[in-house]
Amino acid sequence: MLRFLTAGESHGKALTTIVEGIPSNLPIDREYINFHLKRRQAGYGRGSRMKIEKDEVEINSGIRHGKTLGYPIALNIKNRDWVNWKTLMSESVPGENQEKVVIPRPAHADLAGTIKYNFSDIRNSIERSSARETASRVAAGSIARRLLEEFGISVGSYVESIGNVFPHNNFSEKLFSNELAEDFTGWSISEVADLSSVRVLEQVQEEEVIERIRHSKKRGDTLGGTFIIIATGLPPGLGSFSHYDNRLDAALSHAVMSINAVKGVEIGRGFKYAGAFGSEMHDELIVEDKSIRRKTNNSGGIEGGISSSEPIVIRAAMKPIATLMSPLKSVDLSRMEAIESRRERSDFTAVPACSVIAESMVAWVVANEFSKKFGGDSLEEMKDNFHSWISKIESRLINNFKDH
Ligand code: EPS
Repeated sequence: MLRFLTAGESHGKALTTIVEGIPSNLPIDREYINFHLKRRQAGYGRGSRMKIEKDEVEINSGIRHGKTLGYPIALNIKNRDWVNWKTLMSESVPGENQEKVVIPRPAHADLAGTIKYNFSDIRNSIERSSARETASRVAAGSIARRLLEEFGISVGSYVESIGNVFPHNNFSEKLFSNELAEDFTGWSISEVADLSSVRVLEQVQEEEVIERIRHSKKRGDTLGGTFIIIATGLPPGLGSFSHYDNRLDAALSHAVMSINAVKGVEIGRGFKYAGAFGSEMHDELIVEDKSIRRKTNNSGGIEGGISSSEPIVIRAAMKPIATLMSPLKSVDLSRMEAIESRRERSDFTAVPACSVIAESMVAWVVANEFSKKFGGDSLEEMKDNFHSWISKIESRLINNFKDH
């Protein structure tokens, strides 16, 4: 079993991450983690904070001479902005006139968190609910991703829409109809998406999306969108229907839904599946050279909570960023009076970043399920377990059914 914990406030000193359960002898270096951290920071539509931060990981334990030790891995990512917040974020008792936030932003965690934790300063709520925490998730997820690469499993993503601007060529159709090129991998789609400043796959769409974001900025508004995550190369048999909390689709949905501002997750065709005839959507089984494939992939690579070995396809929806420059109605908690919400530095849209974070969370969940099935203390042991199981799948099936 893998697990990770994160700690850190958005404008505090640093983000701390502890990753546990990664086998020993996995080659990994700082540059690999930093590469993915940089991907998360990119994207047209982010606010000025991203000009201050340059996320780089410090490895404090668990990796030696370029390889994991099999022990807890402790990671640190500094908040460069902290120097500007030292007093406001100090752990010591503040002076008399410490500034407090008293007006919650609608749709943000401001009010809910303040009530829940009984705070007298909304700042306390803002700091931990901030998406800054997702840098930690990408750091942890990139270690999981490195592990999966050793087994030919690849995770990628792209932005499907921002502010309702969709592509003209619907690439997602190809994912569901299983019309992908032989050498297609999850990562190959990320390589294309990373070339775009908003992580879309088409140049025309990129121009339209940027125009939409510009328009939204002018209105003092924000935008959300949808994105798709794809994992390829999975063996069959990850996850289980034995219990509700063993299901792979449930674990993936939980992980993606847990990302700040995500409001919807679909596996495969998701909601569209619900409106169709079964005969139109169910993935028929076909035999090719004595091995079984699905004709289509409408179930998104998961049947009965178990990976089928077809690509895992997940679509997620992110709501528009809660902080608006044209404020909405709110309440001044110090007087219980109606007031306009506060303007605060923020992003205008963060859908491209969200897609990279979701990739990391999906890599994490898949690596966890993989470890549950093929786990070992070292990478070598895990490889032995994996290869021994995978090489016998077909012969076992034939053997089990030969007398019928
Ligand atoms: C965020 C508000 C902005 C974002 C931040 C998330 O930060 P600030 O309030 O400092 O301008 O830039 O995202 C990050 C710092 C990050 O690394 O993604 C929020 O309120 O959630």
